Amino acid sequence: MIEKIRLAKNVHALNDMVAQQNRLLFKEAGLTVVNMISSPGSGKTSILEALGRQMGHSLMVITGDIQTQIDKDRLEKAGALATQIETRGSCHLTAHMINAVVKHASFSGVRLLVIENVGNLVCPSSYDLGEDEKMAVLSVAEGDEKPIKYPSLFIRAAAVIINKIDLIPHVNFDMARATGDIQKLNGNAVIFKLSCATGEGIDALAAYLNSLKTARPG
Ligand SMILES: Nc1nc2c(ncn2[C@@H]2O[C@H](COP(=O)(O)OP(=O)(O)OP(=O)(O)O)[C@@H](O)[C@H]2O)c(=O)[nH]1
Ligand SMILES: [Mg+2]
Repeated sequence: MIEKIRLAKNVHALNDMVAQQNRLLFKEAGLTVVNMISSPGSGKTSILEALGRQMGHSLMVITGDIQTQIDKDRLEKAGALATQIETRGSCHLTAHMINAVVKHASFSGVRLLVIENVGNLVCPSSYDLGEDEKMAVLSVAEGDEKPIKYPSLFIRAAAVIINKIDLIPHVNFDMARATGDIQKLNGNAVIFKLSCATGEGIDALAAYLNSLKTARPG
């Protein structure tokens, strides 16, 4: 039992060391970096497609999935730069996986790098990848109680997107409960209400992401 705890600590210490290397590399490249985390299917790629249509190659996405290049192909079709990481079983991305992609990458013309993590509401939130901030996505079809049931991501996220608001008439989602719980968990979280189906809220999100760039020191 004692050995198990030590191993977990060492794995995280190693991850954090590489995350710091990534952070330095991102800073030198002048990039804003967001680690986007959610359950499978909440709409991460759809949101990034909408941003890609506005930003073109100034948006780069590193997208993580267990397998397939489906999300990379979607993102490139929308106009963004994209790289796929297939974890082949792992339920989260690690700083090492990101480092292997970014250490030889060219970021010429890129303003924003979004890491679309593997769809999973729990494990990805405990791995630092070197990002400036974590962004959580929750879709209304998942239920309004998810923030309070799976708090680790919502506690750590600087911003929370509530997606698929066009579906509210068809699902039993109490917006006041969800936003109230998010605020109780994390009073600093910025909350966006979005629909990729109608485009509602995309401009506000794009403006926020753009403001991160100007707010960063150095
Ligand atoms: N009605 C509605 N459907 C949406 C919205 N956003 C995404 N979808 C749909 O939800 C499904 C999943 O969307 P994705 O963008 O693939 O979700 P994801 O989070 O990237 O999924 P994984 O990468 O597999 O974790 C797709 O069928 C989308 O068309 C939305 O705002 N409204
Ligand atoms: Mg996706």
